[in-house]
Amino acid sequence: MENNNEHYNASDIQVLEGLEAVRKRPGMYIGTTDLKGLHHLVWEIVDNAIDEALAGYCHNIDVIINKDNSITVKDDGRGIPVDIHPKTKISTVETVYTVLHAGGKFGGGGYKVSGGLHGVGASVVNALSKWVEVKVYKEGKIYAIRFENGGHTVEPLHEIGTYDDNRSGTHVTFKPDPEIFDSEIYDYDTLKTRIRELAFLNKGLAINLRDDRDEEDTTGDHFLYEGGISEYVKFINQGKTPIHDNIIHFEGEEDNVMFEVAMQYNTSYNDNIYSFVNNINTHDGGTHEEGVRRALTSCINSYAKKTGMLKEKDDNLTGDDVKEGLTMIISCKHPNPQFEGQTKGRLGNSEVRKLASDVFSQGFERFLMENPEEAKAIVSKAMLACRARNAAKKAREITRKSEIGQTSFFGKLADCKSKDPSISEIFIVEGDSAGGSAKKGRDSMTQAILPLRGKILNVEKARLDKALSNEEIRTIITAFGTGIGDEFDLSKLRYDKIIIMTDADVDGSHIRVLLLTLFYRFFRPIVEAGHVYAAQPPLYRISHGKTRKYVLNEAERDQYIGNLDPKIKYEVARMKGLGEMDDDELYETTMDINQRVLRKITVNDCVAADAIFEKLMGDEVEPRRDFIVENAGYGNINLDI
Ligand code: 28F
Repeated sequence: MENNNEHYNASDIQVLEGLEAVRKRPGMYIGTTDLKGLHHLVWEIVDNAIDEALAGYCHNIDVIINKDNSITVKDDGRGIPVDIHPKTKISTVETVYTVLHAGGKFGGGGYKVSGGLHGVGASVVNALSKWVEVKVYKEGKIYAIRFENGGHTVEPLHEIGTYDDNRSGTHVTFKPDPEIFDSEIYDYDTLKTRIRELAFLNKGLAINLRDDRDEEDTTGDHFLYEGGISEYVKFINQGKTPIHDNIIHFEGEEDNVMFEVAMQYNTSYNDNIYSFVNNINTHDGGTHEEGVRRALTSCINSYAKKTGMLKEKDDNLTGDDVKEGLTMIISCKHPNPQFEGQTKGRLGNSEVRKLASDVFSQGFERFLMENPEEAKAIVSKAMLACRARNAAKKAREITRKSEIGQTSFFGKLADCKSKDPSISEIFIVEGDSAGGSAKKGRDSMTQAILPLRGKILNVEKARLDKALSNEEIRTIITAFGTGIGDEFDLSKLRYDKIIIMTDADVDGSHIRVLLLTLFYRFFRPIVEAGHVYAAQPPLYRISHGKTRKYVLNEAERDQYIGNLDPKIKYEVARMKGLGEMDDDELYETTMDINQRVLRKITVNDCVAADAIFEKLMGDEVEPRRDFIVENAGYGNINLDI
């Protein structure tokens, strides 16, 4: 559209108002304007290319982080149409990039994949970018159009060249607007993790990522999985021991809804079940997942009863029993998905429950009948899990009966006076000496101290009943107040903050990993709700005159010394451990809410976290050694996972 100032036609004004609205309240369209929002822009553009792949026309997508932190996405699809759009009187390309929600390419029929916020479309990326360039390769001609400052067309669509082969496609480069985003530095691993996942979820689609900011590594990563979600299961299970060789895979379609599932059991006790709708990770599950879980439980129970592995009088195995050690990917493609819940993370379409259940049951019943060896291994594992669950219930009853009222019960825990969880915090401290100083230095109204004697049990390899047999773990469970396993209730958590306070050496890191393994395995909702922190004890003490300055790391040390008057004589001491500080030093530097620095522990990618725990605590020694060697360089194992 020509934009000479004399006349804006109605649609020009509507376009500018639309994009202006996005710039005013970006959070409404992309969730946040922090790093997550910055990366969301990439997913909006990549999703459009994936739509073209789902329509069957695109087979390769390239994503490039350019030197200036602009992003280029290329596909080899048909190329966005360059004709004049009947309604907007401007080219379709310009419409897709300037009219909100114009990107809905397929009225009926095809799937519109969409990012976490359900495909707000390319126009939002344009509104939030400093500049955007779109190049369309179509029928031997190359067209280009350029937008600036939040979506204003500065160069209308025009031909910039020709080519003589039958290539076609769309290339988009955009530079997020620094005025909108807190940070403009793209994170390679964030892009890599999601691009790999998209390749798993769209079998046969090649998606390549390259970082041109880094002169050295120009190869980048190439993802192409002909096996789709079966290869995703294999990827998650790497480093684990499967209990049956093949990866089980079923798929079915009904009324234009596509459903597929891939699974493989391993010998561990935790499950990795991820479900997707139109490539969106449905973190809160939904009807697709419910259909599968229900069918899995009933198939295993009926097989166990039919073969006599379970007696008629035995209780049925539960959903928890049959999911132990299960790695499973569920993927559903739906033309009209209904997402529910606070974060739109749950699929609501009721018809999918039956489709998922039927497709799974038919396939799995047949698998069990045709593979008696694997069937026996799978059912036996579920029966062992059931036995452990019952043992744990008994163990819990015993602990509850025997320990209530006993002073020794809270013996080690120096609880805080306040009973208000919202202001209470518990420090889990390594060793009795640091525990002693922490008890003396603390603010006893709001700060509880739980000293840990040495190492706690490594629960990566333990079932709940074994974990409950460890006294330290029982004390932690009771101190938290939430219960554990199927009795777990986050609303009963007795503290707002659970602060792991261990030394910054390898020993302290090992204790931290053991605690995180325990929290990740048996208290994951506590971690996901953001209640778990790691205390940051000072690494250096700089003394001059009466002043004692504590700093967290070399950078702060050098900065502080750099700012000192050169005439001042000072001394730098490397803090060896928590036990070396007296109680008020420990309090002031590491516990006082006005001075301390806490690091929140977030499980921002369960797969990676699981791989870390598996590497560190699994039974394969090699991965653990590599991981510790890789990370030992940072002194303590940095588990900001
Ligand atoms: C790097 C990002 O955006 N690729 C795209 C197409 C192809 C068509 C299309 C897109 C608007 C409403 C139709 C071409 N020929 N990669 C991309 N590739 N959009 S976006 O159409 C959008 C129009 O209806 C396309 C025939 N049909 C569709």
